[in-house]
Amino acid sequence: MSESQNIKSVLTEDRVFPQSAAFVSQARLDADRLAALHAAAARDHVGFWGDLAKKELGWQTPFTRVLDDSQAPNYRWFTDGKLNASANCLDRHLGARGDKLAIRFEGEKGDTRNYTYRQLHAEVCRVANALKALGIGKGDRVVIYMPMVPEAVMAMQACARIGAIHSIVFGGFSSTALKDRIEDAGARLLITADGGHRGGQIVELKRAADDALAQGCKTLDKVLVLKRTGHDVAFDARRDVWWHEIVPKQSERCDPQWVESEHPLFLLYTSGSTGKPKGIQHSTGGYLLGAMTTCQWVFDLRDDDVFWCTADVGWITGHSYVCYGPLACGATILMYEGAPTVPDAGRFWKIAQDHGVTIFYTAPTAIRALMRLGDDWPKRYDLSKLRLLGSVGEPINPEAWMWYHKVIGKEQLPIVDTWWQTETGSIMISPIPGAVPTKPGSCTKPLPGIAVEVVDEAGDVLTGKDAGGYLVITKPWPSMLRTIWNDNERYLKTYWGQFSNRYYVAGDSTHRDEDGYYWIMGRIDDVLNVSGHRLGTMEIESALVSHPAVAEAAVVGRPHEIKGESVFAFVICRGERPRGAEAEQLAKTLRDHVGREIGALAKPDEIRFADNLPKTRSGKIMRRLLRSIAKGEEITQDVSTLENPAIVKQLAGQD
Ligand code: 6R9
Repeated sequence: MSESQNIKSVLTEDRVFPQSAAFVSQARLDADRLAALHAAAARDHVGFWGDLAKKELGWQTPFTRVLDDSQAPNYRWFTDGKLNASANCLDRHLGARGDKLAIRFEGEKGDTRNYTYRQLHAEVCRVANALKALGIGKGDRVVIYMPMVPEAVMAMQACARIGAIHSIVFGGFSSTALKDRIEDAGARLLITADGGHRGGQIVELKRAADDALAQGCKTLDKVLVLKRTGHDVAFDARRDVWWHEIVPKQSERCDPQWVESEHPLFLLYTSGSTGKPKGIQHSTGGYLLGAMTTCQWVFDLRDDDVFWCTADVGWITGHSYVCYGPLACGATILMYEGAPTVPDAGRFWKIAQDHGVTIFYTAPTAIRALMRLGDDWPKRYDLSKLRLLGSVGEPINPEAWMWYHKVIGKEQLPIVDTWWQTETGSIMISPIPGAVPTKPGSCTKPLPGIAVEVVDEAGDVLTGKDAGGYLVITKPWPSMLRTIWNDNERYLKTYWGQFSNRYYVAGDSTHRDEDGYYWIMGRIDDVLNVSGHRLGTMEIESALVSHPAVAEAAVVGRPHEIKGESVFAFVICRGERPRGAEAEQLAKTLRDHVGREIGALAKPDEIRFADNLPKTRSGKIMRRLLRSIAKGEEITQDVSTLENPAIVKQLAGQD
């Protein structure tokens, strides 16, 4: 499926699916209640959020001030209130839900573990006390580099409990990426594991951590290591501490450290248009409110739900919809460590059946991959407990939406296609399952209290029935990022600079149809979306250029049937352009090199060597042309303005 085909199929999509009467009759929000929320937010945006924050969150010191915009666009919410995120996720459930399961866990090999809220609370307290014993306190940064096991959630909650700021690095990132993030965050502690399980292999987390530390990370004093796989790893007794040696002996009581609402809960690094990943900084109160309210509105989350969000905790989706939102709501979450197709293509559906999953939230890339494996796999399992399906991470093409609807949802279940970002903290645009009819490929309408507009190049708001342009958010919202760690200038420039601080610019282009439904078209900056993971083209380019054989590189995305986009690199070598077997060998070397610099997810699918890149006379690389070439399109663009028009043929692989 090419990008233009997808846009066309989306824009000509006119099927509308009303919500099922069965769902509507029990929904937390029906159309009337949703309309009332929208009306309340429209009447008094700030008051709307203030009321929700009072009602939904447990405060140790209630706030009196809802929004402080005195330093806009560095907005601050609920500033004089104090609370603790972990107390909101755990302690407040101990009375009514102490014996209810908080976490159901299954490993790839079939090992399972369950934790009630009371047990999880006790474990989190022990880990929190262990962190204190290791000298960690309020405001210290802790990097977490772990597999998808319950201890990852415990580590997050333990940091929150003592006011330490966690920053998770996805286990698929390389040692160099880990080192960069540890250094940027100035972390004092790293929490990792000997390894993780995925696809029948061991993910060598400890080895990567050791490599990272060998490269620098001078602020780091200690490494807390969970034994997960049990395979042999190096252990430096002066620096490394085994989880099982320090955690179990701690007290299961640890009073939460009350923090100001604006106290940073976590940093999460994400890719932008320049080479260096940015540390997105989230607050405690505002973030938690967004994660909670969206769980209630979008997922209709209730006490008896088993909520499975398949995202790794290394991504924002895993923060908001594995760790913080569902636990703050007192739900049961399911965690799975492993690949979706081990031992066979039915694994996801078997897990859903065995654990009685009621809400399933995944990414279009997974839906497309599972769709390709055939309808027989899901049909073998009893999925009758499922009542809601969700999608996140990239635009879902109508074909994949229809398959999800028919084969998994049996044409009965609502699908929520949720648009949001690391920076927004929680879902911004999504259907409300009991209230908003869906259209395949559209994330439908903004949630209550979220002010979305489409603007043109000049920043003028488009009001037409059929509007296409930049997606912007015009009013602050509680779960918005606060800044970029150590770089507020970059925060201001990246998100607010384009239209003189008037709007938050999301970096996506969108189309709004005559019903006010949004259709996300994709990024307008140099950010790729590979299998729902954000990657900066510049990041991959600098990884390539850091190899001694490479003089220059340009990376573009090419539409990919399963991954959405794949990485395509044009590489100019120092010296002669390699050909034949030599080119193949170098391509392999460079792919491995990118794997080491960033992580396997950033490895180019294709590398094409050339003598030069297409450049304008002012020296700019013509990326649009490279994108067409990567897609194999016939070049109809005017190349006469290029400094080197003859290069086009070679780049297209015809020479
Ligand atoms: C939550 C998350 C954010 C970017 C975002 C957009 C794309 C996410 C989407 C979607 C279309 C959806 N995106 N959800 N595009 N429809 N439902 O994925 O955060 O990793 O920061 O990525 O992902 O392009 O700008 P993050």
